[in-house]
Amino acid sequence: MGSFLKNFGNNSTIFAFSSGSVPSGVGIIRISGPLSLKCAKIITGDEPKKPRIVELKNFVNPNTNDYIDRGLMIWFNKPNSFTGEDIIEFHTHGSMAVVDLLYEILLSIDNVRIAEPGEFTRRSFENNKLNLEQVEGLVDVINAETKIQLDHANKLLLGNLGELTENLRVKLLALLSEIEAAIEFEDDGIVLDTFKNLNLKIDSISEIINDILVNYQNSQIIRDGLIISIIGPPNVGKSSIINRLTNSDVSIITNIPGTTRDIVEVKLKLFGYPVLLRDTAGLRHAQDVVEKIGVEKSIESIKQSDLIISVTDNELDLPIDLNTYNITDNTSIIEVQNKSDLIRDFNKNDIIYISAKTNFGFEKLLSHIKIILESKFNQTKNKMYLISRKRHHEIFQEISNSLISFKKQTELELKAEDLRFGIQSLGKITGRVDVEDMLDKLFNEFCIGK
Ligand SMILES: Nc1nc2c(ncn2[C@@H]2O[C@H](COP(=O)(O)OP(=O)(O)OP(=O)(O)O)[C@@H](O)[C@H]2O)c(=O)[nH]1
Ligand SMILES: [Mg+2]
Repeated sequence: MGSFLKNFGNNSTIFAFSSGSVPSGVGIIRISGPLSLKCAKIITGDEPKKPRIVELKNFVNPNTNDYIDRGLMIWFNKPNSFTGEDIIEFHTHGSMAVVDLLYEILLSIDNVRIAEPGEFTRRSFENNKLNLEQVEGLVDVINAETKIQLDHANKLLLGNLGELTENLRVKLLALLSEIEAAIEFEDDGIVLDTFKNLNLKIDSISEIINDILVNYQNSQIIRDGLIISIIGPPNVGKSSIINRLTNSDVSIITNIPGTTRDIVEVKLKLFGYPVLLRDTAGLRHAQDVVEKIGVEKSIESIKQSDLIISVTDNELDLPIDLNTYNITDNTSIIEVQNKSDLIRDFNKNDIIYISAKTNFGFEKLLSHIKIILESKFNQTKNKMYLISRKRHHEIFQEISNSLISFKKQTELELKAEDLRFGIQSLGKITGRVDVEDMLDKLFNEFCIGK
């Protein structure tokens, strides 16, 4: 935990505007640390009388005696606060001038400074108020844009994953003590029996872990959004389609083939599901350097997609052959023919005829998209335990590897060693072992004030 404590062992009092942007009806300034009560006294003239009681106060500049604002003050006493330290909250009017003046006063106090992004939560972690997977859940709750994302994040925050890992830890520890006992009393007859028994028990644990690993991709879709790429040759109307679907001019449209050079990505809620909709550069052997890079990015996007909308138009017979792009079995494909306002025959099966110009066929296209979204998101619906972070995936993969190796070992000592590796890996989920490297990255995902 070296670098972590070095950065956060300091004793300063921190503050931040925790309620988003100004102007707003109400703004909350949160102060945490040993000098919180002193800050309250300097600004309101009094220390709070009791914790967790709302008091109406005048906020006054102590240097000039100028009245700044009237609002509420709450004290959350340590250790019963979010950070585990004394916290003072000022609920002021969300006015830029009020906030600026209060910031100025707070900054003039020795050992009081503005919080770094995520620093309140870091202190909470440091003081054992939250474990690492709950911190991750909190990041996801704050960033959630759809109900499905919020539900998923709340599971993490409420400690579902912690519960699972604790469960697994107890099981692995029980096995370990069984092995240690067997080592102590090793004789051939017992060992044979023990081996069979141990492998059976490990199989039931592996089953749970494999289920989690298999569902990783689906739950990633919940957290980051399902990627839909609109792909096809140049000039078939891909940008026109994304503009129709998003109801805005996100992508430039011209009649010059090769107009779109870079991926245009729009984050949106489609039928309540989080989606990343991408317009891509037309696929062709480009001569131009910039267009060439754009085509490479399109190919990359095809590989990352959960759903591909493959577009042709009235002049092209066949859609792009996606077999050449190594897409996974999990990727769904919808083939559409655009510019249907220019044709009379609608004779191809398995293709949806649309016109980005007249809106023809979009209802059908959307209903196809909806069915695919529902099936992809429903795969995760009844799963109790889902992991969507790469970090969690790597840890469970590590445990799975230890268990596979466990089964192959023919000596009890080596089996015990594999179990110890597995147990150690589990500890990384809640963040009490070996995680310094990822802490900075994680806390930076927070905004200032959290
Ligand atoms: N008649 C007709 N024209 C369309 C339709 N959709 C797009 N167009 C026209 O087709 C041309 C190309 O449209 P874009 O949306 O820029 O095509 P694109 O596939 O994004 O092209 P690139 O970015 O160059 O690959 C423009 O002149 C559009 O106005 C349609 O449904 N009907
Ligand atoms: Mg385009």
